Amino acid sequence: MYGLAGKKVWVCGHRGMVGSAIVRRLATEDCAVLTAGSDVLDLRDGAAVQTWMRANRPDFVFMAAAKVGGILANRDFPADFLYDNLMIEANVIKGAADVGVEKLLLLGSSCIYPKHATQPMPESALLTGPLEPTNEWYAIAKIAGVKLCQAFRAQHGCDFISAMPTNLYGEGDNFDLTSSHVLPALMRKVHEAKVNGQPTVEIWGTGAPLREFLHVDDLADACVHLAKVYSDPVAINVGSGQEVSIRALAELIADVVGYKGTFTFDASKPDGTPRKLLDTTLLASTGWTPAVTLRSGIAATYRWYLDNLAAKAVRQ
Ligand code: GFB
Repeated sequence: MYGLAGKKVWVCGHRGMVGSAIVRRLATEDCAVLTAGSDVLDLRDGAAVQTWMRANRPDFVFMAAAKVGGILANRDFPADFLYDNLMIEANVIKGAADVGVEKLLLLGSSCIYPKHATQPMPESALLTGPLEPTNEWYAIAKIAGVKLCQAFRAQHGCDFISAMPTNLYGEGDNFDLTSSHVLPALMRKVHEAKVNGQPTVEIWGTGAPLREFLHVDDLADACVHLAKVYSDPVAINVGSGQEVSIRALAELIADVVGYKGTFTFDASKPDGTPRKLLDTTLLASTGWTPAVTLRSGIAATYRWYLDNLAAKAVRQ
């Protein structure tokens, strides 16, 4: 058991959807939360990261900072997805080792597994086959992050762990249609179609791919749980078991939003990997299970979208 009480905990990437959810979750832990926005610290700058870490000396680091995006952003910006993520991981992990951080949790993604891995995908599927081409740059960076944690554990005895979440969504998500993931993109498209009286909404690809979705508050809770109980080189899966086709996801969102129109499918856009369901046997064995259903999580996210972004987005 690792105790967070009385510790200085750096949430690296605290302005992102995942980092901000971890900050919210840490409010019920007796720890001091450290943050450093990109305006004060460029995580791609190794010297700056070293200086910041020496000045602030965190005990624990949640590594939630990353360059992230949906299927088209991954395809169109391979250099950014590979370079930025490699640099961020290398600088923070090396800096953490140098200043004697007690424990670090790196967040990755289920896209680290091979495109045609057996489903559900166990942790042992890592590096057993070719990656899905649309996200191989991000996946390679995240695999390198996992390997950095394992290498620093093996060579220097650092208690650095990794968690691989499935597709995430929730409050604070990115609703920009060119760079977002599917769930916020479809929520915005369906909402705007309802407001504007449009009879159809366009879905990229065939609608057939299967995806598993986890609400970000569940992920944050799992991260705090793993910080306390997990200490192993194996990058542990964090999933919900809530798997739907993209078509079924669109229908569920339409139901929550109250949209009565139809969907068309743009086959010129990529489907990506056909299925990405995580095997969460290892996580369950640590005593953690998710609490947010897909419908209630989508409803909560839609309320957040209406309160924060909807009016602005429709004007753009
Ligand atoms: O969420 P998404 O962009 O990422 O797309 P991945 C999931 C599926 O939804 C794909 C389809 O089959 C998309 O073609 N889709 C349908 C849409 N309509 C839309 C839309 O309007 N916007 C988007 N974005 N998708 C990402 C990786 O893969 O998953 C990342 O690229 C990361 O590296 C992330 O691993 C979790 O699930 O395909």
